[in-house]
Amino acid sequence: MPHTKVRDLLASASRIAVLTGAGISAESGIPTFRGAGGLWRKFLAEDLATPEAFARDPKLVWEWYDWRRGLIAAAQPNAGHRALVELENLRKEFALITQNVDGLHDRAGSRNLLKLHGDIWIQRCTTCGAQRNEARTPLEEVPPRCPCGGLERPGVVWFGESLPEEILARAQRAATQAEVFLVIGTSAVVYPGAGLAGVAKSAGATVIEINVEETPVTNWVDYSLRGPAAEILPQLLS
Ligand code: BJW
Ligand code: ZN
Repeated sequence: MPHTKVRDLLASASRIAVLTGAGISAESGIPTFRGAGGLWRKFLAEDLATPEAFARDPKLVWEWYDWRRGLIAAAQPNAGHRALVELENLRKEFALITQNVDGLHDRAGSRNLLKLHGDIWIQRCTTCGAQRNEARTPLEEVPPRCPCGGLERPGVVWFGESLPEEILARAQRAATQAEVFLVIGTSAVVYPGAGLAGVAKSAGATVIEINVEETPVTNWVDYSLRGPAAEILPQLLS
């Protein structure tokens, strides 16, 4: 049987933490940031997901987000998202740490969810700080404006910006306390998220990676399972 040992580990652990990245939503049709399909027009994520890019050209950055929001709105959670809900339902202690802003874990039904990089459906005013949820896509106006007249920005975390402090602290705690730590569909290059698997390992967790490719963590994790998350995760729970 494939992955038997990992299946046993998941079945017997009472504290599980999971870190997900863009790869878990790939099979829902949402492009990842890096690798094949990671380009939008001629731009890399690193060119767009920064406060500097937004200051220079808010319209361009919003066009990228508006395009992504359209794809996400049309997408559905996949078998990988659903398997993580099933895993949460079996466990006393379970934390799902995600770098994704797409909301597909929420839509699948995950409850103890820690969003490290914010939420693409939230807009925040750069003038008065007001936050609101905006589910419409495409946006009526790009870039969108707050009722106060200020320019709104996406409620996400860009390069050089701090992650939400309390959420990061909870993620670090979950990584430290986990018996089993799953790293799924992330290139593991963006910090501090990428460091959480190492935090878990140092604290004694068994670390399991699921990815279609090798990453910087592959050579030191306890198990690295190669393949699409939407195929492998359901197999681990069956
Ligand atoms: C599949 C699959 C399938 C495909 N099944 N798998 C320490 C060292 C070096 C640098 C730093 C450091 N600490 C901080 C930094 C700076 C920076 C950083 O990490 N830079 C590195 C890139 C060098 N970090 C930050 O700036 C962070 N802030 C911070 O640390 O504040 C304090 C500070 C500031 C300045 C200096 C020092 C400290 C903030 C990071 C914010 C990242 N934001 C983004 C955009 C979010 C909003 C949006 O979505 O638009 O977050 S960038 C983008 O990358 C997004 C993602 O969440 C993030 C990670 O990407 P992810 O999820 O891993 O996706 P991919 O595409 O990279 O990989 C997909 C993977 O899936 C691949 O491996 C595929 O093989 C796999 N895959 N299909 C399974 N079907
Ligand atoms: Zn405002």
